[in-house]
Amino acid sequence: MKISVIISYINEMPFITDCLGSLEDQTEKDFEAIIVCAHESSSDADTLRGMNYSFPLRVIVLSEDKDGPAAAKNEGILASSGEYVFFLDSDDYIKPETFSELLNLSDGKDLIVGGIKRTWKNRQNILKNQEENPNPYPAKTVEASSSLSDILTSCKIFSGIRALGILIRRDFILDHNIRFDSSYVYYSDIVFAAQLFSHDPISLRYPRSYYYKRLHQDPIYHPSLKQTIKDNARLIEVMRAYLDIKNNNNTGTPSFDTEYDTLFIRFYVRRITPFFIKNDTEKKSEVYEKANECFPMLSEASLKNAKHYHRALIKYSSCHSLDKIIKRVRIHTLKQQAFKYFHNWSRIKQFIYRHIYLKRPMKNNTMIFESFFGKSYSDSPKYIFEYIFNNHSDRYRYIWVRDKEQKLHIPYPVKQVKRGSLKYLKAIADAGYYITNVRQPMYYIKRPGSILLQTWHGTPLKKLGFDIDEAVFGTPRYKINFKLQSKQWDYLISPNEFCSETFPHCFAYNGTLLNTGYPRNDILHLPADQKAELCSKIKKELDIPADKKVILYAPTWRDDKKLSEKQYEFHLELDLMRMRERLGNEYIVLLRLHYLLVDSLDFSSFSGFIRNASSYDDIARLYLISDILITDYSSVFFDYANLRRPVLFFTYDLDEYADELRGFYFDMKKLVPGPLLFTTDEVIDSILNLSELTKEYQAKYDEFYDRFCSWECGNSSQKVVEKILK
Ligand code: C2G
Repeated sequence: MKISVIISYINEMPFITDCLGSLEDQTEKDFEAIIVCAHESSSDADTLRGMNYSFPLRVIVLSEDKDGPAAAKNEGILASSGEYVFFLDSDDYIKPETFSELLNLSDGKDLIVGGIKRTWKNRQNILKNQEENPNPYPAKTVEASSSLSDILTSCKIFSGIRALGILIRRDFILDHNIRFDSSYVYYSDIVFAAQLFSHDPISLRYPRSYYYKRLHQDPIYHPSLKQTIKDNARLIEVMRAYLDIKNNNNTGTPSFDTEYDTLFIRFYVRRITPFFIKNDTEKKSEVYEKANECFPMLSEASLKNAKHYHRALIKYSSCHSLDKIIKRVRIHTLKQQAFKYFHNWSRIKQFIYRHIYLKRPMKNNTMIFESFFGKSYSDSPKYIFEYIFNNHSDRYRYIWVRDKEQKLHIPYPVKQVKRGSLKYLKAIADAGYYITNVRQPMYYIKRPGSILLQTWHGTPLKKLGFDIDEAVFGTPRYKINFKLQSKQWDYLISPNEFCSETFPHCFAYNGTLLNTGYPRNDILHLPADQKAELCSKIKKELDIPADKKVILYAPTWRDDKKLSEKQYEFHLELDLMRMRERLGNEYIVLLRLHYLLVDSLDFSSFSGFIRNASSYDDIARLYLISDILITDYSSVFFDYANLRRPVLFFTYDLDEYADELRGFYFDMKKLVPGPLLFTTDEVIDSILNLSELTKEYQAKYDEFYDRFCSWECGNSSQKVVEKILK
């Protein structure tokens, strides 16, 4: 057996298939895998044993007295039989050519160290990327180096020293009796690697990255070990590792000694001092005391080689109080920020927001409203605003957010500010109320006593926030940011019981839920005569002949069709020519694109049959004048169902959307109150057989209505306003 792969496992079922899948795909097949399960995860052991792979797979469960990743790795070493061992964490994965390439270089070596790449993406995504871009590493960058010092330098920072991704000769470990120290919770790798290096191994550093270290996107429901340990405890453990290595003379040669010190100096400047300026006093002083034990260990040579600021800060820190260190770090940080601000107008604006606007008294009676990032005067913020304006107009000052130069068409005397402008920043700093249907900007700072009402914008069919397994199309911080934002919401509107159950989890939200239904749907419950009057007004506005039957087509956006920030591409899959041919003059199609989709469609050759209503502000008014809704996975049908009119689902990419993009909360086939259709002809057939279809779906529609629409009966705006006004 060439290699024993040692995988320490703790509660990482969602990730282990990526890890084992990457072993299955190895081009070199001469290896075994040993999973060592933490005692607390023993219930997963049978599932792991039952997994079917072509390589030998053993599962060992740690006894209660031996918990932790260090103990797991030691157990793995004892159980291994390969010529080499390779440590792999169960949430990480490796490239298919890892073992074959490392073994190719292994002749006569004790260690072959490959590079580690940090990623928040899953393996499927990385493989897809590689297929599209097969050779991301130009040959000239791949030069192996045999200097141990090079290996250490590649760690960049003291806490970056790892045992992962290294092919290690097993006899080298056994001959020198090297083990992981199980008194460490997270950083036992540092001391283990230092022990390896101190015995002067014949080593090679291969600067290709084979190993994907997964950064956990979801620190709440699927945290990494690092995310579960408090910052101060982690910093202290790293410093303890440094002291252990230095005190036990485990650093090897004098030049190697200097390398450790250099890595430690960087660790102090980059990790510890930022902690000093952020955290509370008690935790800080603990960390400060430990750092003070480390300073005398630093060699003169390492200080001499360090950057000027690093050297000065270490010297200053070793003879000054914590308060003085914090002051000095703050001044340095401010200088650096000032330099960055000076070059970047949006940062200058945010600086003004934080240091000037937020210092002024808050205006309790100023209300700021925003719908879809200022793209329209619509959705629940519109109806809440109109209710307050019509009932309490004198008590408040109203500001609407817009996204473009041109103003929103608002039939009331209100001020408008452009999102991101200085006026906008002043408004959000001043306002006693912020009412929005999308996430507020990350730089928004909530003032004590202010009220942030998050109306949100739909009952989710597609998974949302923390419920998306891996949000590979967002940013690595997608979930963390969600948590930071939802923490600021005082109220969140829920349209139905399903949302009241789902929202707290998917937004990691524990504020107040307003179980009121959506204010945006009040208009759908107007008395019949008012509804008819409004419909004819809207039809006139859009120049739609009164006798035509209106089909509203309102698809959603697709995460993988990104063009730029908040802009996605859309392909129209409905064959309009065919529709016009078969449906004739009786119908008109209103195409309504989602606000994230770029509207570049030209319908000039279909005039009279199709109308582009994408820039029309309020989709609820389009619902009112439509006889049929066609959609896909958009939340629009949950709202439209309030009208009890027919809904068709044009789901031409159902499998891809459900499996690869987001995943759904429901089995769509079972849930929706209309047929799933896959071709234009199926859509046309359904339109032509509408009365039969309506009968067929009647019972399902009633059930759907009761479940998702029964809270909405025309007075949701009133209910919300009564709850939020102080
Ligand atoms: N919308 C619209 N036109 C469309 C699609 C959507 O005006 N063609 C509006 C509707 O008000 C809809 C809202 O945008 O309810 C949200 O659209 P979705 O298609 O559901 O997509 P998304 O913005 O991703 O929101 O909880 C809901 C989810 O967050 C989905």
